[in-house]
Amino acid sequence: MKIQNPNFKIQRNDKIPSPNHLSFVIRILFVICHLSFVIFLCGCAKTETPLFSAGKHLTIDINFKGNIDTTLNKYYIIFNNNAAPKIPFMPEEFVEPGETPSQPDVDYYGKYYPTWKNYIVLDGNSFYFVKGPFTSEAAPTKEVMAVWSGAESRKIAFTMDMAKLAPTADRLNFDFITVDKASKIVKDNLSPLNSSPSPYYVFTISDSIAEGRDETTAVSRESLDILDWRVIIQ
Ligand SMILES: [Ca+2]
Repeated sequence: MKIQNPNFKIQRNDKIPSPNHLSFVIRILFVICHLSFVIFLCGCAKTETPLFSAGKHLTIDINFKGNIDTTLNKYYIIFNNNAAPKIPFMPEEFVEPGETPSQPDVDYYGKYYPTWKNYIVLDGNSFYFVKGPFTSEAAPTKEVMAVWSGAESRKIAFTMDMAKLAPTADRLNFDFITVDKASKIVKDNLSPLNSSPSPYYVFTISDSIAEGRDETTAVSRESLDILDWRVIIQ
């Protein structure tokens, strides 16, 4: 920067700079420092100020045909910002980041996980929140978000803080997935015909609602069969 400035170069070449020259150099340096600081502040402001205002809470209700069974099944909610999360369907196994698939040829970290911003899984007696981005270098941390009561219920329902999801777009895409634990195969989700990425999203501003019914897929076990769902941002 200094060398590219022709005036500054000339002064640097003076063997004995006069006090006036020194004063000029100091002033130039001060202006450069000041401008750099302002540019730095602008850069910070850009990354910290979202272009949209997300609501504070996310509420999810999912109704199933049969009672939830967290011994035989796992239940997933996968989020992404403004793009559909991609899901591995049969014959590919549904495995989480950090798990070892029995089909090593499937490129989960290249094909699927880059489209998952973060996800929630109900397994055993807990809801876990798992934060991306997901890389093959390290298994992600699974944080216990809530305890599953285990009482007979056909509904998954909870409210969570939007800040936890850290949305970076005005649309929050999601998919709900049920997986048979033994086979690790997806049995139901929101995508039409279990073949394409979920087109479902909710706007992240307050008072947004997305809801739908999922009655087209025939699922062998009723506890795996999603019937209808609703997502509310408040
Ligand atoms: Ca269904």
